[in-house]
Amino acid sequence: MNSSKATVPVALGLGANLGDPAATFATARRLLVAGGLQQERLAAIIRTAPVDCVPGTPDFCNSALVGDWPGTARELLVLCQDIERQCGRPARHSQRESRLLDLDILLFGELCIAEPDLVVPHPRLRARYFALAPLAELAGSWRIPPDLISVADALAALPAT
Ligand code: PH2
Ligand code: MG
Ligand code: MG
Repeated sequence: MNSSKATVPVALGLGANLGDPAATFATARRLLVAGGLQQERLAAIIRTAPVDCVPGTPDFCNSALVGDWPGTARELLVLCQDIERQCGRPARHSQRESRLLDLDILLFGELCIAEPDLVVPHPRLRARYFALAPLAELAGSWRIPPDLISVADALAALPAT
């Protein structure tokens, strides 16, 4: 019997500016695989200046991870939030505070989702070098809905900083 389940290609963004980001990202990867993610690949870590954070916020480490997910987007969101907590992030947190781990769904196939707590593609993906650059290393030709611009083209279209 073939028990394999249909999967969806997914892209996640990883960020941290507290603790040991490389070790935390490795833990997150392991927990994602334990949670069902298949064929996962993690991009090189880049160091980036904080964007939209309070003055004095430490630099971030950012990366991206792609893989094949056998469930729904909401099941992936629940897993990501659970992993953030296991890696020490408080369950209630603001967008702008320093963190041990931020694990965001960037893309879920070519699906658009607009629910109060789950917006895919990530609403700021196209504007953020720290999300696009690691993702372009893994999946530059992935098309971002609804207009289906490629990740590589979205990265090239960013204004120079
Ligand atoms: N995440 C944020 C806000 N600002 N800046 C950088 N450089 N990297 C991040 O991951 C980041 C940020 C909120 O998720
Ligand atoms: Mg984020
Ligand atoms: Mg987040």
